[in-house]
Amino acid sequence: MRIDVITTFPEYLKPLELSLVGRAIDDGLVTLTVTDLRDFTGDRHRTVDDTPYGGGPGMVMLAEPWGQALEHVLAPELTLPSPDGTVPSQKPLLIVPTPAGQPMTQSLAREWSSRAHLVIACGRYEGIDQRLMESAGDRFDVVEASLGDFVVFGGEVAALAFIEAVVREVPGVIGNVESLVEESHSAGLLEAHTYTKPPQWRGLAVPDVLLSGNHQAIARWRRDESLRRTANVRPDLIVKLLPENCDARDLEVLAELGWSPVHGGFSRSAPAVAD
Ligand code: J9Q
Repeated sequence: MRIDVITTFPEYLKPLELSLVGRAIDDGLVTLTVTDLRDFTGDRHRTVDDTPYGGGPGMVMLAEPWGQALEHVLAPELTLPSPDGTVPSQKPLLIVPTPAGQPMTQSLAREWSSRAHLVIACGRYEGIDQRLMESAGDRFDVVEASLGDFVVFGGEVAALAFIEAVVREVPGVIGNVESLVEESHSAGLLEAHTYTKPPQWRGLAVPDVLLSGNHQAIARWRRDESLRRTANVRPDLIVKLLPENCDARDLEVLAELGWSPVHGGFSRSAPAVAD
């Protein structure tokens, strides 16, 4: 997979060299190229923004430097034939981080991980002139995506988060097949609390079952905890939990918390009890 990031703060992306993303790059599973938007300005001040038409606070990023930067990152695939002489069948995906975008999810990360080429356009200020996203549609599939319902200064922190989420889904980056099986079992739920040595710390004990060596009992305890924890802090995830993926004990735990299976999910039948 090839990932391009276009930004006015190229150094913001440096931490990716340190993380497991850095290892995926070293292993040749991912190539990451960071491009400075200011290299595509034409003036002495390397201007990337101007005041918004219609008035209002802040500044808007100019479409023209962005248009040129996007042509630049496409240039290699327009001029170089693939080794087998074929033309790529899919457009590259242009990801534009913005608080007005679709909220990022694990399922988007999984979809994006199967793309050959991602381009992430990191805006600052009050966003990019909308005509950039419109014109990019000829050459890219375009998606606006948000980190969540909060605001940061620019798209770079979202790019870091999106890249980590996508790269961990690239086959070969997480070697362990067992961890993927575990993950599909717990999909859509929060994980149980975790513990390590020592068994007593400042008067606090590790739950007995985790020291029992009874792997079946441990798995069941973790599943119960996962359901309880999710019901308490993320009831929205219980609403979407598929009853067909629940066993009899799951239904019993959820019933104790006031949740009943309905078509395609769960619904709260009584007030939940606090943790
Ligand atoms: C680009 N606030 O905030 C939350 N998700 C994305 C963003 C964001 C922002 C400013 C610029 C992205």
